[in-house]
Amino acid sequence: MAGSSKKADRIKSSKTPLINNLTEEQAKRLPPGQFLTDKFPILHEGEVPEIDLATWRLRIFGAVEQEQALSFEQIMELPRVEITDDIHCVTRWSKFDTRWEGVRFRDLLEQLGIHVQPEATYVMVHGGNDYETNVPLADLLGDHVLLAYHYDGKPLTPKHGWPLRLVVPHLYFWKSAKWIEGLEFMTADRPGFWEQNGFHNEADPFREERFSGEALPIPEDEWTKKEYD
Ligand SMILES: Nc1nc2c(c(=O)[nH]1)N[C@H]1C(S)=C(S)[C@@H](COP(=O)(O)O)O[C@H]1N2
Ligand SMILES: [Mo]
Repeated sequence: MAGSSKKADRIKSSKTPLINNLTEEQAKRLPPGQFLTDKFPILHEGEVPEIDLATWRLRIFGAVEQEQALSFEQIMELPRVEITDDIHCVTRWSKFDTRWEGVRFRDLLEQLGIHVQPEATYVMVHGGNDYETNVPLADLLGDHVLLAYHYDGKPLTPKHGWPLRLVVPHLYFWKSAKWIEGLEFMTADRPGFWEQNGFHNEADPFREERFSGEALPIPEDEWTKKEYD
């Protein structure tokens, strides 16, 4: 389409921190319709929530045998893993080799003896500001899905989700909720915030699952006008 290729030209020629001359290897790693940056854009709805670590809890509730509310200390005591993965935002930026540390979602369940009811198929991940996003339980059980507290060797900054965020690198990054405070196990799917507002339910970047219906009017260089570090 002429319209979208013009937009693509604009984003390629804009003074933004995009990496333009991709190597063959980089081009292969980049999902369709994405642009590579080595900056780290900051994107969210509403304000960065103010969180007091002393009272902060991660609630585990819904279709589990016993509901729990974990303190940050309890989470830090769980085995720590490090992942290095590419991340992809629906607004078309991708960033390669992002390094995160935290607790594997799967390990959290195992280590704490959280018995998920066999009927549970989806998890609603609750972030700050009533942000929520739905993810199939099966997607959360992979090796690279973390409840992350460090990015690039340092505690998360408030804007990137301190104290704890989800990282699901194989799905568009809106599924990686920041400031998580609840994991709600569900026996049926229910759309989260963006999923109710026109984003695709599944969000696989390699299948370009951006929108559920018509393409939303998100300018392709939207994120470049926002903050990044
Ligand atoms: N709580 C919360 N988490 C969120 C969002 C949000 O609005 N609120 N935005 C999502 C989107 S669309 C993206 S691209 C990533 C951005 O994470 P970053 O700001 O660390 O790059 O956070 C995701 N997690
Ligand atoms: Mo995003």
